[in-house]
Amino acid sequence: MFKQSNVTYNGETFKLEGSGIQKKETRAKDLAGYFSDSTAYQALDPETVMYQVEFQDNGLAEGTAGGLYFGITHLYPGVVGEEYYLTKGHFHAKRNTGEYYFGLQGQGLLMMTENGETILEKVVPGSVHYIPGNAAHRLINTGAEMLSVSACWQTESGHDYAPPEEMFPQRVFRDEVGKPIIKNNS
Ligand code: PAN
Ligand code: ZN
Repeated sequence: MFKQSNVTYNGETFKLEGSGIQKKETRAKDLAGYFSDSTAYQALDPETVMYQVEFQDNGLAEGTAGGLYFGITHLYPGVVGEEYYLTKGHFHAKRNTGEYYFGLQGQGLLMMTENGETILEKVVPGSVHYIPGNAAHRLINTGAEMLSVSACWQTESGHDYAPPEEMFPQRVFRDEVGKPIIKNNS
């Protein structure tokens, strides 16, 4: 017999719809220590939602071998001081488990760092990104609209939120003409 999936992707809203969707919000208060300009960070309303992740609840517990998760991150546009809004970023707790990202909406960057070397890939609607299994990775919204990016990762992977300065030696700022520039952490 034919069966309908309980989750659908809506290409107009860039969101998941249906039953069995889990959502996680990350607010300004969750990002202490992540932005270089601490004065500008303190000035944010701590309850400001910076990004949301929604993913299909497929019933698998994190840590289960062999499974996959599918989710979408929606990262708001903005700057803290001159540094663009970003996701925390992480290593996978189980190293050497890769991940795919796929750009849906907006303009941004995928920062990947491995052995101190940073790669920044431009994320645009339709861009496909492979994240190697040992790379720390995060999204940066360099555009004026929401950055929505889908992701597929292993249930086994888990997340290792190491201190940001240990994961990412570089940052991305808005320059005087509104273009992204890369700077080393001092
Ligand atoms: C993504 C991220 C998502 C939010 O689903 O978890 O973009 O970023 P942080 O987890 O760093 O806050 C992913 O990479 N999963 O493995
Ligand atoms: Zn990941």
